Amino acid sequence: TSPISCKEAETPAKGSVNYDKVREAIVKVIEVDDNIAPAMLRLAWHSSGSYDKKTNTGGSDGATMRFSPEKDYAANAGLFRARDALEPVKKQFPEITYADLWTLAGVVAVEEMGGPKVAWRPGRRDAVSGQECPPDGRLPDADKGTLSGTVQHIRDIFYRMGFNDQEIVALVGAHAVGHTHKQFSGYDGPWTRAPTTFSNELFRELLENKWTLRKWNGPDMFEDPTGEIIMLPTDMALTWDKEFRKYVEAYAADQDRFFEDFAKAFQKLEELGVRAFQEEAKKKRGWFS
Ligand code: ZEM
Repeated sequence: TSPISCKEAETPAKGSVNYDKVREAIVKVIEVDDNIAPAMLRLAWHSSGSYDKKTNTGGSDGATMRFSPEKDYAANAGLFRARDALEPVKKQFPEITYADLWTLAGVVAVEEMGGPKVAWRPGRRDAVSGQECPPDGRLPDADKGTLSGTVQHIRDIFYRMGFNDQEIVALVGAHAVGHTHKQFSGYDGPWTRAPTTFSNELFRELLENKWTLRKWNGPDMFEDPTGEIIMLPTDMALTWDKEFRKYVEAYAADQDRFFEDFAKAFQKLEELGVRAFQEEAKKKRGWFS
C-alpha cells in the first residue's frame, strides 16, 4: 500500500541529472544570501520528518509540501523561503524531482555551513497532488507545557520515525544554525552567535550558559543573560532528561563525534519511507533471508 502509487508519481529520469551541477547551483543560491542555508536545512527536515514507521507514510518521497494542506501547516510556516529559493534550480535542472532537490539542498546547506558531508543518493519521486500529504501534527511542537510532557513529546515524535535518544540529540544539534522568526513560529532569535556556521555550539551553549525564561508576551522560551540568544523548551529538555543529557555532554565535548553522528542520523532521516530505497533493500535481502 504505497501512499504514492506508480500511476500518480512522476518517475525521476535516472541518470539524466548531473547532481554535481545541481549542488553547484544550490551553492550559488546560498552565496547570494547565506541565511537561506538554515531554511534549506529545515525544509529538508520538515519534508522528511513527517514519516510514520508503522504505516510507512510521510517522509521526503513525494515532496508533498508543495501542496495544500501540508504547505499550510503551522509547523511549515516560513519554509516557502527555501522552496522559492530553490525554484530557479528546479527550472535549471527540470529532470531532478523536488523530493530529491529539497533533500540534496539540506545536505549541501550543512556542508556549505561547515558541517559534515552527509551521504545522499537520488531516487525520490514527486507526488502529483496533495492527496498524499501526511496529516498535520507529525512534526514536533517546541513546548508541551510541562518538563515531562515536553520530554515525552520529543520521544513520541522521533520514536515514531524510528530514531533513538542519541539520534534525537544529534539531529536537534542542527539548531546551532538559523533563527526563530516571530512572524513564523512566534519565537524570536537565534540559538547561537554564529547562526550560519554548523558546529556543536548548541550543546556548548546549553551547558555553559545560564538560561532563564524570557519575560515577554510571546510564547515561553529561554534566553541567555544578554537576551541575544535563545533556547526553545524542547532544546532545554535535552539537558533536563538524563538520557538526552548524556549525549548533549558528549557532543559538547567532541565536535567530531557530533558531526559523525549527525551525518548518519540526517542521512537516515532523509531516506525514511523512500520507496525506491525500500525496494532496493528488499531485493538485496531476498525473499527467504
Ligand atoms: Zn528546528 N525549529 N525544531 N530542527 N530548525 C526552528 C527552526 C529551525 C523544532 C522547532 O520547533 C523549531 C529540528 C528539530 C526541531 C532547524 C532544523 C531542525 C524553529 C523556528 C522552531 C520553532 C522556525 C521559525 O520561526 O522560522 C523542534 C521542536 C524540534 C525538535 C524537538 C531538527 C531535527 C532539525 C534539522 C535536522 C533549522 C535549521 C531551523 C532554522 C530555520 C531558519 O529559517 O533559520
